Amino acid sequence: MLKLLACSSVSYFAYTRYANSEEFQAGKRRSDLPDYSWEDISKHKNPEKSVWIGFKEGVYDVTHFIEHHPGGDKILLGAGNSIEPFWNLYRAHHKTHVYQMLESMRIGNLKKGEKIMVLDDPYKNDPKRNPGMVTHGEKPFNAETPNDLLVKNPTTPNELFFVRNHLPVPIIDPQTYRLELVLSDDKCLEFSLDDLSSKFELVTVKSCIQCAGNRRADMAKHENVRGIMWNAGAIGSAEWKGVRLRDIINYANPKANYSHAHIEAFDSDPNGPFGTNIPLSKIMDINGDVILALEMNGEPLPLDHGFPLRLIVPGYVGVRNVKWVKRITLDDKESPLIWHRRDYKIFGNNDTIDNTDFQKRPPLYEMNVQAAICDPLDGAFVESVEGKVTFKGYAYSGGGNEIARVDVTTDNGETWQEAELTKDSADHKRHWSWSLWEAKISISELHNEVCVKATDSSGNSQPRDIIPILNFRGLLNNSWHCIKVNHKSF
Ligand SMILES: Nc1nc2c(c(=O)[nH]1)N[C@H]1C(S)=C(S)[C@@H](COP(=O)(O)O)O[C@H]1N2
Ligand SMILES: [Mo]
Repeated sequence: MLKLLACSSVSYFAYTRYANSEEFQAGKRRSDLPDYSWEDISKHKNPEKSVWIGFKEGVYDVTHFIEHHPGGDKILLGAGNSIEPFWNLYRAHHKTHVYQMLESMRIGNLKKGEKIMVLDDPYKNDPKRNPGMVTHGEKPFNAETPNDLLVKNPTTPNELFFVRNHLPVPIIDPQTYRLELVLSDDKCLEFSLDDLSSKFELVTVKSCIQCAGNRRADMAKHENVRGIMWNAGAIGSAEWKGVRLRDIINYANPKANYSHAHIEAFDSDPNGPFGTNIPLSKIMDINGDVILALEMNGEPLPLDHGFPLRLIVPGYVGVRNVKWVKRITLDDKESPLIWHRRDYKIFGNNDTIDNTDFQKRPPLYEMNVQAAICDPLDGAFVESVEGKVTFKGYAYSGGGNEIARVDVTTDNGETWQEAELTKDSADHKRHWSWSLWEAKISISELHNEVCVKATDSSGNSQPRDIIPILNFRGLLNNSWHCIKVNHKSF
């Protein structure tokens, strides 16, 4: 049953000692350098003065590195201590040049007899994945749907749905799981999964999730952008079944006037839990359709997609759809969580990682209008039927906008052919899913690029060029999606 209780303080990640299977050259004892104890190292954790870290048997002075590498402040998590528990979470660091860079900052050895951390693999509980996914990284796991498979189904099969994880998948026992709803500093409500499904109306919402970095790979052709090199498959559509967050908040009957909901998840790093912020107006909107999902396409949520409970915020960018939800806190201010403050913002061409005050950039909530050609794939050999080749893809817009039309060009925008669209019967501004489209194009027109653009019901369309929308994070690429194909007749 529902309980009123004192809220536990925010439970930041208490990390355990990991055992690492990989062997590295870095961190080996060097006879030419002095010895230091952990106590010595711990005296150097002030970025203004000096920061030392330990890695295996090596001791490093990283002060200079932090000053000159914005974002290098992450290394501060290990300041005056071992870097390994943190480092091991971000497997992207496990590259030879990173170890070389680390060794260039070497100042000593860990004194003999001092405890060396034995590292366990924090990803050891991650689930098995479909080998057919196009994998961009294993730890954390990031993979997209093979683009041509996206258009085979109006809803994306669970095992092929793209996965965007920032951290290891948290394993949560559904029996003991409790959702926490915090209304003020000292009160919160707890809900078991049974409470949720028995107390509140179960509803189904068909909604796309699209990562803000979808189609980043195209931006990377023009600028050194940071992030996972997604093609057009960091998007999927699913039927989510769960309970309205609005109903739960109404049940809790908050007395104060709140304007934001802070969402915290179970996956965490030494910075704190993964999480985000959702304006309360979106959650309380009768047409907002924000739910806490228990099921995805008729099955319990898969581990990679947030088991046992995930927030679905239709029309909003992927990151707001928080998986493995732990706690929701109502507040009058935006969430202070670092994950919310430092990323998924709206950036412009003039922003760089060095000069941008991330805190000042507005968070990205609703998505822009998008379309991609999925089948055939770029560079594919195509067959023609009666002199025509069929092109298929998706089109999607954020904020509940309907896709009004999709057009395809084979002459760089001089002339356009309108594609056929699938439509849904959703109400105005509640078109949370995509439209799949299809266009048959004569082979004689296929010598150049084929490009697609969509227009939504607010009249928003996609820019032709990528250059004016480039940003260093490679977010929100919705320039025309273009491919080239081959045919035996050319
Ligand atoms: N707890 C948690 N929620 C999360 C993430 C995460 O790493 N942890 N990634 C976010 C991002 S950036 C995206 S794009 C979507 C991806 O959802 P999916 O992996 O189910 O496709 O989940 C969002 N929710
Ligand atoms: Mo994302």
